[in-house]
Amino acid sequence: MKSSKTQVAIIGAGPAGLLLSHLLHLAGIDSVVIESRSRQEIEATIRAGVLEQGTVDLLAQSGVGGRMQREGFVHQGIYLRFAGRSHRIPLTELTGGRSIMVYAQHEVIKDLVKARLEAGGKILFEVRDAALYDLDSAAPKIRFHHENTLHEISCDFVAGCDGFHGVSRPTIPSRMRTEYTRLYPFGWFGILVEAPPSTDELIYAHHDRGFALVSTRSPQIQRLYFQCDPQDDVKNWPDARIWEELHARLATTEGWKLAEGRIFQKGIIAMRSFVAEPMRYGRLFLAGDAAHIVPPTGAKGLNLAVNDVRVLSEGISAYYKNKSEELLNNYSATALKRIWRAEYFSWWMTSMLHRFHDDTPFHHRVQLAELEYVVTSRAKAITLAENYVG
Ligand code: RFL
Ligand code: PHB
Repeated sequence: MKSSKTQVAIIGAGPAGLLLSHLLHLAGIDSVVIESRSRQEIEATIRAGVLEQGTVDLLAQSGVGGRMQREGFVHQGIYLRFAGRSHRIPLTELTGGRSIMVYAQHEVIKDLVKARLEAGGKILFEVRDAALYDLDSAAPKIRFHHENTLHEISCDFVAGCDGFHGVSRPTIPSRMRTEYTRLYPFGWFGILVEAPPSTDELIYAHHDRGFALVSTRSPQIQRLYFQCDPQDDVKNWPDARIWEELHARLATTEGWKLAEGRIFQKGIIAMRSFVAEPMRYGRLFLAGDAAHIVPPTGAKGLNLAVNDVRVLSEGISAYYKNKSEELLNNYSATALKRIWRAEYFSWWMTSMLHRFHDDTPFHHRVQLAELEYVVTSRAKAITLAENYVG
């Protein structure tokens, strides 16, 4: 067995783990990141696309925002589309100048991996069988296999940044955590398309046949989603059927046209809301999807992960700087305030925009009334805007 030491052992090289390692490095704190997948895989996984202003600011201030600022797209509004018409929500005007950035999560990952490796940071890819020990002592440890060798790392803290299916959260004894879950009876079918943009800003569409979303990645590549059965199979969706569904759900009476192109990626995502409390057990701190999940309708998951590690890195820095554990003791409560707000917002957007299998005609009309309210009341539009930009 190969033994080593670090200050913070980080499980998972997603946005949470990589950014935490970067922020700790800027504070002069040593960490090791272990990741079960390969570098190629984490840099190619298609997920989020929308960064809040606060996320953009943190990436820029911490020196990893250069490419994002050159290649990302600032959006100052979104469209809500229902009953055949589009209504713009002017996010920037309603929030006193805040905006969002459309920049893909895997590009953020590439930027963070590059920054860590250039600074001599340690990321071990393709590790197996990660396990956490002695979390309730002052000397926790992690063990894992890497390149056919068993490794043990002793550390002061373990950061569980290993996503919803990771090992960190289940390591916490079940009597020490409370979990809140809501599973939605639908999923999202997501595609990537080689096509010019059909819209200057994202379109969130409510339709009899279900929700649809038009997003973008670049002037040549578009990202589209539509509500589907979470048990469905992508094989049931040849390209022609996908286009027919998208055209139907996005149709307007205003002459708008959806640009088609070659579909080069298809996938189905389940939708859930989930929170585990508290986000700490002894010397283990959970961050990002390891502790909470939101349905993607509010575009909050990645942004929450970023906020968690911002708070956590400040707590760990204060511990080493002045031996103060106050911020660490408050970590879970501080992070959870923001998390529950985003849980509420994501649930609200999801409920307002999707068709539910047990919908009655009454429920459908109430949804339309709510959408009409959002696009005609400044107060209601501000509620959406300030939650959306974060
Ligand atoms: P991640 O990204 O899941 O990373 C966890 C990492 O841990 C690794 N891992 C392990 N490593 C070692 N040992 C183990 N036992 C391990 N188990 C797991 C995994 O391989 C992985 O690399 O979690 P993190 O860092 O907390 O980041 C969370 C975000 O990825 C997630 O919240 C967002 O992608 C959610 N999301 C969106 N968020 C936004 O803010 N804006 C959006 O527009 C947005 N759109 C989306 C989304 C998520 C989506 N999907 C696919 C769920 C759109 C989609 C389609
Ligand atoms: C995306 O571009 O992938 C995206 C945009 C907005 C969302 C979710 C995903 O709400």
